[in-house]
Amino acid sequence: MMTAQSFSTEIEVIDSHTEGEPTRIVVAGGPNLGSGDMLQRREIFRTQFDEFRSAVITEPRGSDVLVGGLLCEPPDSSYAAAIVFFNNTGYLGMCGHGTIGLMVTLHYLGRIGLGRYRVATPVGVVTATLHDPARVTVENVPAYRFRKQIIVEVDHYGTVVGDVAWGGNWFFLVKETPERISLDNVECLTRVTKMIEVALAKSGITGASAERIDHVELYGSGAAANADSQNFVLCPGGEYDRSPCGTGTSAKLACLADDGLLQPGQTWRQAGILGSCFEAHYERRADGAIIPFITGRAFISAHSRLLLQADDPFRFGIRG
Ligand code: PYC
Repeated sequence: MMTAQSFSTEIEVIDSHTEGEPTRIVVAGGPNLGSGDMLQRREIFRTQFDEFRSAVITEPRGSDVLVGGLLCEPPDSSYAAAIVFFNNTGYLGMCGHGTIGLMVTLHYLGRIGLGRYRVATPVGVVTATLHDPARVTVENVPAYRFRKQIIVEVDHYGTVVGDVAWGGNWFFLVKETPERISLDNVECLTRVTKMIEVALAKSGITGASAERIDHVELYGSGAAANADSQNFVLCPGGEYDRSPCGTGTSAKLACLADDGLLQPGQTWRQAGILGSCFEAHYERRADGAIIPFITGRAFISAHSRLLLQADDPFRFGIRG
């Protein structure tokens, strides 16, 4: 059955997690976003179907940690998929862990075999290689550092220095942090990164086209086995990434490349807050941007139908 908003009241979803971070891919029952470019489709999603986003992702059917992905009609037959990622607060540009989850989901459904595929996203085309049913490399959109060593005064905290970089979303990456990057310290890490995010907005520090910087990444050498670094990434909506964050690792690679600390093709092992790792490297483009390659694993955790009953006061989720 369709609602007045033109999406089904029965929504088929597949849940997976990528190195611990969950993804929920909508495979049937979602709204039709039309055949415009992916940015136009994301805008149609945002302006006309936001209740679908909250129904799928927020409580009581979802949770703040989940990242959703709405499969759309691919622009042409050269693409395996077209996707708009969303979460508890809105819409993402790209999502690295989500793209890994997407490929594993498409394979689980029997829609793709092992191999290399193009995926359309609102911020550009990414290429993803499914090496085995769980392991994927994402060749992301070009990443670059926009501003280096920016000083931010954070109310009730102090001075923080970090880089602004694009990896498919906007990031503020902080290297020198006194905070312990460890799973038993996530409350403190969440509080501090939220304060930094607010301070960035208040100070007018933005992305290259005045976008809000909505991801904050703290990183250190980290205790995780075999990792070059361990991070903590605050996502828009106030939750932290359980994986090392694909777009965050891409932004990080751009900073390392700019600083001459990582050469093209050299492997960087980025651990997330759980200690799980992405393996990453980059290729350098002529214009100075880099193409990040991020490899990680995803596992299917559920294949279910979400039901939106007409008399359920929370059929569209708990909307803030
Ligand atoms: O893996 O790019 C990522 C991501 C963004 C937000 C959560 N995960």
